[in-house]
Formats: sequence, C-alpha cells, structure tokens
Amino acid sequence: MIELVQVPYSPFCIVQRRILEFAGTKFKLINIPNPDRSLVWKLTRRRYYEVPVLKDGRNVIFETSPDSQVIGKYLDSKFGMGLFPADMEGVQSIIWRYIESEIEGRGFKLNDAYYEENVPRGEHLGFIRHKERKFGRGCLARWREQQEQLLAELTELLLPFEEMVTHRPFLIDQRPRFVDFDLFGMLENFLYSGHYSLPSRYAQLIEWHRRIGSITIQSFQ
Ligand SMILES: N[C@@H](CCC(=O)N[C@@H](CS)C(=O)NCC(=O)O)C(=O)O
Repeated sequence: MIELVQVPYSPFCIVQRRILEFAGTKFKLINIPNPDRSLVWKLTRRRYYEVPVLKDGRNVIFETSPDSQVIGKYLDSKFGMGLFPADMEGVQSIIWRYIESEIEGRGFKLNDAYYEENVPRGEHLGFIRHKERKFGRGCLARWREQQEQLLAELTELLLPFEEMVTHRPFLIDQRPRFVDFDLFGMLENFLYSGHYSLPSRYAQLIEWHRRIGSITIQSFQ
C-alpha cells in the first residue's frame, strides 16, 4: 500500500494527500513530528529531509529541486489522472511557481501565527527554532502582528484565481489539473488553524475550493 510521510499541516503534503484521495486509492498516512526528520532521512538513504515523501512498495519518491513535481508526476502516471498534459506543461509550471511562492509565502505565515494551537506542545521548541533560524528572531509574533497586512496581500494575490474559475470549473481546464491540487494544498495550509476563511468576495473561488476538495477521478472517466 502507498504510504505518505507527512507533517499534517504542511502545504506540500496536503497537495499529495488530496491527489491520493482524488485517485481513490487506499493509502496510509505516516505523520512525523516537524522537527524530527529521521524517518525521512532513513527512507531516502540520507538524501532528503523535507516532507512529503512517498513510499510505494520498494519505491521511495521525493522532490529533486524546489520546482520539481516528482511525486505529483509519479502518482499521475500510476493512476492516469491527466494532471500533467503535455500541451499544458509550460503554463502549469509558471502557475505552480506563483502558487508555491506568492500564495504559500503568505498562507504559511498566517497559519504559523497560531502555531501554539496547531503544533503539539512537545514540538514547540524545535518549531520555533526552525522558523527563527530561517526568518529571524520573533518572526512568529511578527506574523501575528502583520496578520491584517498579510491577509490583504493574500486576497490580492488570489484575484487571478477567482478570475480563472469564473469562466471554467477548474483553474485552466474543464477538469482538474495539477495546479488545482497545488493551490488547494496552499489554501488548506492557510485555513488549517480555523481562524481564517477564503475572502467572501471570491464566490467562484469558494465554490471551486469546495469542488476540488471533494471530487474523485471517477467523475472524469
Ligand atoms: N518543493 C518541495 C517543498 C517541500 C517543503 O518545503 N517541505 C517543507 C515542509 S512544508 C519542509 O520539509 N522543509 C524542510 C524543513 O522543514 O526542514 C515539495 O514540493 O514537496
């Protein structure tokens, strides 16, 4: 059975989890503590420490660069979901870069501002240290103070997606492609704390979010 090694609130893990649900396959989630990557290190034979990592029998799959989509493409070819059609390749890579930098960059800070509620107490030290080493001392409190500004930025950055789904059911097509799952993962991370909702003025995006969060491949076969 496929196993997904994840941190439950990680945006990049949510993308792959949702793709697995969409595929309708049985899979097992293995949650690891954010600060302890020893399982990932072991599974990847000391080549990787990020999440997610996918284990499919003897195959262990993980990303090779910040913009690779190795796991997504592996699952797509295994389950024939049509997430990466050749004629959409360039367009999708431009869109996922925007999603994984601009959208993710605001969403995770807004969610992390509530880390005390989301992250188990025993992991607080590792979590704070990890964030502060990357983003500077006091970054978590700063993100809480910057909440309004970050929310305003996120809302503006989401406008193109509202426009895209006003004219079709999914971002770039009549059926879901990889970028739909990618945006879903970043938004679920933003929404994880339960303190936010999608901007109410984006009625089409709210509908799309409901759709992409519930459909399975069967509806498209
Ligand atoms: N490009 C990678 C990014 C994965 C990633 O950034 N994972 C984060 C968690 S959301 C991570 O494990 N970072 C390394 C660390 O926390 O030490 C992907 O698409 O999977």
